Amino acid sequence: MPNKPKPKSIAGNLTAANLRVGIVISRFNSFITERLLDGALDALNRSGAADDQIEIVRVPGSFELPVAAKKLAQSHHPDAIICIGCVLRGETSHYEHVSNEVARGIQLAQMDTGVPIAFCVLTCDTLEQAIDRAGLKSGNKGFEAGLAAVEMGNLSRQLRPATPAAPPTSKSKSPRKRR
Ligand code: INI
Repeated sequence: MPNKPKPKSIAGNLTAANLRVGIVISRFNSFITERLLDGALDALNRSGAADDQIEIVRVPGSFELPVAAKKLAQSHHPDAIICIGCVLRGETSHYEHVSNEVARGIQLAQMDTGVPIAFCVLTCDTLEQAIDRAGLKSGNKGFEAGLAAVEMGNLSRQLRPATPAAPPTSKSKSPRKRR
């Protein structure tokens, strides 16, 4: 039977040995976010990233994550970024504004810069739900985000557009003939 041609499949691997990863973390609800950070670092280290390949930027709250991630992407050009935050529902609608804007802002930041940003912002009704997702009953979402960042960082390298040919410099142009 003739061999059927298979479609070419492209995917990022889970090796972080050559990647540079930025982490932007919110200090608000730091009891939770620091545990998510531990999970993300565990995933990066176990994928082969050394500490000097990782840069951590701290911001006051989740609302500030998108702008810091965008500036980090534009200035330091990491292969991938992880945004870590925790938004807990309170008595007012503040929660809705922060959680909606942080998700939208992070999506905009990755679309504007082309640097993949793993979304590790918990949006929970209760502290207990957040604790469950920061290393207790439901695993550690930081670890999952760390793996997503490694995979997307590697995928991005494979999907990088070819660099256009450099324009000729004045030196490389042939000298004008004198009339
Ligand atoms: N920031 C959070 O990261 N989580 C929250 O639950 C939260 N709540 O509920 O208020 C929160 N607010 C602060 C916000 O992110 C900004 O830092 C603040 O509004 C200043 O811009």
